[in-house]
Amino acid sequence: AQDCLVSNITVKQEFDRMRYQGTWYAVAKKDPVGLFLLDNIVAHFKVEEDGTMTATAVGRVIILNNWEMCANMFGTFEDTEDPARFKMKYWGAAAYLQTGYDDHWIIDTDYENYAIHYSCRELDENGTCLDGYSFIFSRHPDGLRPEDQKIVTEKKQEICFLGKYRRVAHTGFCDPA
Ligand code: DAO
Repeated sequence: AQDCLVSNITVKQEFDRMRYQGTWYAVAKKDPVGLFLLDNIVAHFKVEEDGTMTATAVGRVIILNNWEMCANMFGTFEDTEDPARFKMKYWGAAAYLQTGYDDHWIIDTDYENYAIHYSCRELDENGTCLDGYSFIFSRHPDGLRPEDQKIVTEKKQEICFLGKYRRVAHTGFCDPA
């Protein structure tokens, strides 16, 4: 979708939520307005017995102008007609953490190494995304394999976020004690 219309963005065909389960490390992120998760972002996806996809995630956040902590977050995914497009309801383990209801699209994944997530929160009147965010996930905490980088770059361009990502560091800040 080089026209950057959100309605023209394509997603993973025949997305298989079973194969998507397990741990994903965020290695890059395009932030939304009022960013929340800073770094050390690790998500665990699961398919419940009734087939619902859920996730838990941790990440370093700064709340109340300078309190640094690890946020424990939860998400449940509502299905849509497209298996790779979900609505995500999310909330934190503590009341002062962010809650929300966002689109959660899986643009592409090979299930074994990389995944490209996309969420547009606010459409511009011309159909492009006015406020959105995206995670590049890897199965490997140290980053993407060189052979996956080309496809990820292409997808960043297709979703019109190329050049808007920052690296997400993994320093151990949110690792379990
Ligand atoms: O960090 O600015 C931001 C937006 C991300 C909000 C979503 C956090 C909660 C996610 C729960 C699990 C899904 C990976």
